[in-house]
Amino acid sequence: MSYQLVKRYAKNPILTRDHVPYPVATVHNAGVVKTNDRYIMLFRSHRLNGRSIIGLAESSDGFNFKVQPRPFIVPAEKGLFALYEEYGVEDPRICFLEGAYWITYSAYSRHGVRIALARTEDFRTLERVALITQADHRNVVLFPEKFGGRYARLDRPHSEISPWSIWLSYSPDLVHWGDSRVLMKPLQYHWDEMKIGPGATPFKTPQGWLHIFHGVFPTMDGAIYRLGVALHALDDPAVLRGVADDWILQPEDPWEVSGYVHNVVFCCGAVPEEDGLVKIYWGGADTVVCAGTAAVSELIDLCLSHGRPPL
Ligand code: M1P
Repeated sequence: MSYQLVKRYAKNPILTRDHVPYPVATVHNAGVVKTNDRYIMLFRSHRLNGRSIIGLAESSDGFNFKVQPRPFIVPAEKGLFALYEEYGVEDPRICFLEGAYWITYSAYSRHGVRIALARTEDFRTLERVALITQADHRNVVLFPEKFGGRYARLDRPHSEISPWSIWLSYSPDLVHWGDSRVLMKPLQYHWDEMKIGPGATPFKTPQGWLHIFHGVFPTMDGAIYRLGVALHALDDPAVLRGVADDWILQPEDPWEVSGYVHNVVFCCGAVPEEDGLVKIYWGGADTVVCAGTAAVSELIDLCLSHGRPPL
């Protein structure tokens, strides 16, 4: 057997549409947090009309999840959010910050895709806070701490003239964002040459903030989505201490290779544990949710000793 830095959970996929008590075609791209020894997962599902909603599942071990009877986020029906969520809500990320859980998700409409910010303290009620990007942005992850008094996020604007890249932006209040700068770009003739995007909420280690992202390579048989890892300086997310040259996960299991979109592993959540491992969650082929673990020290090592230029 070949060496795998991310060890897949033996009973993958951990969540399929068969676990969901309402009609959906897929379950995938899940943000996950651990709170009071419970794991809360927010996952994306395609409804049978092709538009997406966000469901909630809970677990005591991080692998066996039970889905709530009703979806947690469906497109808003009135007000400003309704205008921008008409086509669906997708790819949630969860960040615990200042006593609340902040959820960033893609809001799709005839006007493009933007990022919405919502807040909850109990995962029972949800407050929509603001739309925090213009069109077209996807894949926004918040840092769980402030830097120099400002909140920080990784984001991914779309561009006609440059491969889609990972940017950093700052905010005084989580609502108004700016001072943006590009941090990481796809590398030509590399596994991520087509585009990259933020993945899981970055988590803190003694060596820096670890961020698991996705990168895409175009082939004659379609695009391949893989996962990579980068390490940001603890006191300054604009400083990249290392970006691993190699991917850490690629589609290999049958449910990653084939499904709603073939050859996709796509990460929106990772939970660091006290034993030095991190649980990583990814969507397989935009159809199921999978999980695995990696040693945090090995991910850091890969960034620091086997890196590639970020830009
Ligand atoms: O189908 C693969 C992925 O495609 C998009 O990813 P990106 O934002 O990198 O373009 C998203 O639609 C994502 O949900 C999906 O998993």
